[in-house]
Amino acid sequence: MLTDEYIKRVYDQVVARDGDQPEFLQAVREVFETLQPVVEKHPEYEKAGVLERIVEPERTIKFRVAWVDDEGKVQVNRGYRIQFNSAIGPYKGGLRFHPTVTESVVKFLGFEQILKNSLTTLPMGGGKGGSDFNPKGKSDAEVMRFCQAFMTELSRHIGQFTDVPAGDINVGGREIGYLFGQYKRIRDEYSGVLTGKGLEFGGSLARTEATGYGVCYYTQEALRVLRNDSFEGKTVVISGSGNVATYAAQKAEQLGAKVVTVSDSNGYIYDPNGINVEVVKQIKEVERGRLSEYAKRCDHKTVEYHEGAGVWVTPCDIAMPCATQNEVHIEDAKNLVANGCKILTEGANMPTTLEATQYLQQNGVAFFPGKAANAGGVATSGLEMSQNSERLSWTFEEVDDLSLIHISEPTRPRLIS
Ligand code: NDP
Ligand code: 2IT
Repeated sequence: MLTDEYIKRVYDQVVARDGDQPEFLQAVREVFETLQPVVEKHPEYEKAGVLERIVEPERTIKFRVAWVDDEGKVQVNRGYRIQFNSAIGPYKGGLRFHPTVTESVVKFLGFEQILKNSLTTLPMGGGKGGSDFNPKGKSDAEVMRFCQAFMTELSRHIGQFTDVPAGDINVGGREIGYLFGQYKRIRDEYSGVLTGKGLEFGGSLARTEATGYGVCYYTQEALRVLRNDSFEGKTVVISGSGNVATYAAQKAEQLGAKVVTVSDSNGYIYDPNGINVEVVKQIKEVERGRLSEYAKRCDHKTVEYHEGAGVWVTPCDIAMPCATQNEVHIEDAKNLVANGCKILTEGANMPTTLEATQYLQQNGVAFFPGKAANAGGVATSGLEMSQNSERLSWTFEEVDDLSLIHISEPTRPRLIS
């Protein structure tokens, strides 16, 4: 419930302006609900129009991306970059390529990115971008031509001191490589304009693992501080099988937990003996295949594949949604609580609906929001920018240790009294 007059007024203004952007409204509402005590304590924020400013992007860029497919036919997609806030540093945030990308999706992601980035304590503003391009089923050459066309327009808006994009859903090392090559060609400049680059051309060790590892570092710290507990012996349910899910599963297993599920948009794997992360990596990262292959590749006899279903019916101690927004609904929250879940850590951005979040919190589940819990990725991107600026490469251990400090110190879970 929004009770504060100032917050209500600004929220109504957002609804009037952006009423057709449901994901953005959801993200703003979630933040505003938690900000009420802050605004009441600081009347100067209203005078300075802080909330009005934080919900309005500094710049919204929307552009045509025309490219040629393998049949020689011209395809047209829509590209976005929302440069939301540069108060504390250059705009920073990922690019997402997925058919569900709209202005509302990019805007909610950019809005959350402002807060997440500031939590890392590194000097990074907030932004996000992407396209409704669907890379599934496209050849490498088609993905390359799309990325080059996308960057041809984007290049005029970004730069190492202006705006530094990175990966997100369906944008990984391959895409960042194509995008970087095109930027370099157009601008004749070799700079840290993108993060998540290949190690051979300025990428940072540990960036690939960073978001998933960070999700577990955060959860581990929460277990220690709040419950004097650890991952040891816990059953963990994870959704997704991409970059975040894979490395969250790997770290949770290293810390002594048993991860029993992973999923993709077609269905999920239940493996009561513990997911074999190397098999998932081979199928999803190397072959860009489907998880339905898992049972054939893994020698565990008890593996189940559930087509067209979600993971949240699975009993667990800890749930980690790592796929996409609004993937944990109220029915899922009820199933999780009924089946003994005690912790939910958001690896994805806004994976839990508002109603589901409230239900979890009212039923004794410790809820760790993505803006803090998945900040390890962008924190390590910040460290990649530092390495690029000083033209040096740090070791895996140096980056891993530093990112741990940046995500666990300022965002350390605290008991709110
Ligand atoms: P990937 O593209 O590597 O993996 C995404 C995974 O989620 C895939 O298994 C994909 O299945 C599944 N998925 C994606 N969209 C949907 C959908 N609409 N419905 C069902 N399943 C879906 O992306 P990441 O792992 O990088 O990102 C996952 C989440 O984490 C996103 O919310 C992203 O914003 C967030 N995040 C990412 C960071 C990063 O550094 N990469 C940093 C912080 C947050 P399929 O293969 O079938 O498409
Ligand atoms: O949501 C996110 O934090 C990301 N996709 C990573 C952003 C980045 O700039 O590394």
